[in-house]
Formats: sequence, structure tokens, C-alpha cells
Amino acid sequence: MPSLTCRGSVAPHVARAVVASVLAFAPWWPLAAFAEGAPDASPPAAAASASAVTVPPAAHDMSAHDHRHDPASTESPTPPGKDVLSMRSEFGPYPMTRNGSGTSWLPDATPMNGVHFARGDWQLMAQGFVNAIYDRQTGPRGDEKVFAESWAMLMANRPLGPGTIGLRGMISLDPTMGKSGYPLLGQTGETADGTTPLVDRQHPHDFFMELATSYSVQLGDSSAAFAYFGLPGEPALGPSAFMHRFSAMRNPEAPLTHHWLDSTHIVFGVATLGVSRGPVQLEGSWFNGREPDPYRWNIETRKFDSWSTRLSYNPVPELSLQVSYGDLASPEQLEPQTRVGRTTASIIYQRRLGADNWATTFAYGQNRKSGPEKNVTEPAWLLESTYVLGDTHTFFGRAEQLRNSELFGHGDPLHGQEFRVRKLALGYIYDFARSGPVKWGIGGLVGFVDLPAQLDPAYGSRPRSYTLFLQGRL
Ligand SMILES: [Cu+2]
Repeated sequence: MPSLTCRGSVAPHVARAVVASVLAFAPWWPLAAFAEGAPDASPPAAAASASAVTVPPAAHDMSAHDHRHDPASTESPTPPGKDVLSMRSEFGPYPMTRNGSGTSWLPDATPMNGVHFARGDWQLMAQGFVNAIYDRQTGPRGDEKVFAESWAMLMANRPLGPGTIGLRGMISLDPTMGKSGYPLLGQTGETADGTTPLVDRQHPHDFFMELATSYSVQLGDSSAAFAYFGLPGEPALGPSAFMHRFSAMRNPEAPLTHHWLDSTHIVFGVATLGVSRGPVQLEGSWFNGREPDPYRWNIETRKFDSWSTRLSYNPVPELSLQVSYGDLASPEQLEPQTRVGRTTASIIYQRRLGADNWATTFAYGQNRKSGPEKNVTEPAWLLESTYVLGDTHTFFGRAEQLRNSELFGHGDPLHGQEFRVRKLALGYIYDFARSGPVKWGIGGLVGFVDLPAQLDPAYGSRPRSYTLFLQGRL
């Protein structure tokens, strides 16, 4: 989409990226105030910033942890009387580490990063990420951009009546990257201006990613029923969204399979009912299936027109499996008559090896698009893995294959044709500092995009993506 590229006007984008980075990073430094004597030495700059922050009186009885849900772990102290290791999910009688994005499940063995604390009857948790990124995608349809992406989440729950009430807020400063998002070859989905589809670019996420409440009631020793409402929120469809999967959360690039697997992680209006018994959960959602519009700072309302159902199964602490189906009545603003039947299946494996953590996700998604505008069935595969070596070195990678018919817009002779897209991306992060609970790393990522030779004139013969980034995570 030439009209959406940034070539020839780099300066204003760099300026905006710097402002965005400052905005996105600024709230992170005070988080260091939560730390009770960070065990690791921080570099002078980080230490100075952290100590400049006054600890609010209310924070004194809070206990901050970057803890692991491994009983053998002695990494961080457990505060007396507030055993965070036994923190329960707000959705049922199982560990909080099973909570993924929305109401999705992760393996119980997932390390729980973030800050956990208790205030009275409230159990609270804060978590987040920020990346300052230089992104270059090669070839005629490539582009480059400097930008910041971020998200921060606060979760709270407490007993109420016969059950547990949960509250969640999640925000992102992605809208600061501009409506056309960032360059990502082969990516499609959503729109920057309401008239042109975003192609070879990843859309920015909305400022409000989740504002949700839930109520659950335990039924017997191992069963529970819950209701969840979000505006916005996430329906029971697909695996946990990529930024919440341990196998993907440190990777600053969105998957090309996002719109086959987990793109419904932000819908403006969703109600979900679920029941769980031991290792199994069954859910049904009713929601507004339209993708967010290009106005990223607002809250949208629209009638509920879509539904989904998901079956999740955690047979052992290291595994989480799900299958789900969603009927999206009119997800795309630009093709309102196209209905999408989305089927997904995924396996997430999580393992701790000594001081290391390893996670792998294998997922399949299929979009069956029907209507007067198109009738296609497009499958997609994803395999991604992250290995964190001793909390200092992170190796990650992702391989994807999909069929996409949206790479060429109206008026192009290739419009509507389906092409096979493959991508392999490999990355590394070196964690160089820690200020309180916030860890800082610097990383790089190289992506190899493989397209049919027929598309060489459009994409060049061997399109690549290069990303350098500074990452802060809580
Ligand atoms: Cu998304």
C-alpha cells in the first residue's frame, strides 16, 4: 500500500517515535519503587532513576516479586501470610499461572512474571512490556520505522459473596505509533484510514486492550463456573494472545498468523460463560466480532453479532491444549458482507530446566471466508519457541505458513488471489539491567520471508525483516 508507507519523511516519524518511547517508558521507572531491595545490582543510570522515586506510603506493605511458580524456587522471598505461590485464579480452583489472556489457559508451569501483592482481601498483579524498536523490512514493499510498542495490565480479585470477583485493565500506547502501525511483510488485517486495508503492516493495538470483570463460583473441590464481560475484552477463541504466551511475549513482532489465531483478543463487547472441572474448561462467548476501527484511543460499541466456543485441556502442568471455533459475522469493516468461520487448535508446552525456562507453541488456524465478496478457506500454521537461559540470554524463533488472499488491493490484477506465505524469524535478547522488578534487555530479530516466485516483482526475491529493540518488562 504505497499510500501508507513512510518513505521520504523519516524525520517526523523519528521525532514521533522518540516522543512515543519517552511516553511509553516513563511510567516504568516508578515501578522500581515496588522493589524491596532488588537482589541484582543495577547500572548507575537505572539505580539513580529508581531511587529518585518516592515510595508511596501505601506501597510499604506491598510485596513485589518476580517469582516463579515452582515450589523449589528460592529466587524471591514469600511474604509472611501472603503466600503468592498459592495465588488462585479468579476463574476457578487452580493456580493463577494458568490464566492467559482473556479467559484462555496457559500451562500451569508458566512462570508468572510481574508484581504481585495483596491489600486486604484483594489479590493484585501488575504486568507489562515496552519495546523501543527499529524495524526494517526489505524489498519494494518494505519500509522502515522507529516506534514503541507497549502494554500494561493490572488485575485484581477478591472474594465476594459465594464467589470471587475479578477486575482487569489493560492498556497500550501502541496508538502513538500512528494509524498505519509498523512495517511487517506479509501481514494483513484491519485498516489505517477506514478505506484502505493495511497490507505489509501490523496494525497498532487500541489504547484500551481490556476492561473486563468476571465473577466465578466454585462448585465442589475442583469445579467452577464463571461469567466474564469485557468492553473491550477477549472472547473464547484461539490460543492465548501472542503477547501473553511465554513462547512469544519477548518477540516484538506480531505473528503473520495473528488474524488466523488470536486477532479477536480485542473486541469491543464480549460476554463469556464458562465451566471448568479439574483439567478441562468449556466456554461460550457472544460478542461484537468487528475488528477495532482505525480510531485507536476510543471505546467502540456495536451490537453483539458473533459467537465462539472453546474447549481447553491442561492434562499436566507443562501442557495446555485448546480447540475453538468462532463465527465472526462481519469482522472486516472494508468487507462487511464477508463472514468468517474460524477454527483453531493449539498446544502450548512449558518447561523449567534448572534456572532456564522453555516454552513452545504449535497452533493451527483456519479462516473460512464466505459471502458475495469472497469464498475461500485459508489455513495457517505457527510454531514458535522461546528459551530463556538463566535469566540473561533469551533465544526465540517463530516459523509460520499461511495462505493469504489479501496481499493485493482492489485494482491490482492479483487482487483476491491466494498466495502461500512462509516466514522464519530468529531472535536473541541480552538482559543487561534490572531496576526493581523491571528487567531491561537489548535484542535483535531477523526474519526470512518466503513467497511464490510470481510475487518477486512485488516483494523482491528474498525479502527480509530486521529488527533491533530495547525491551523493558515487568
Ligand atoms: Cu492484535
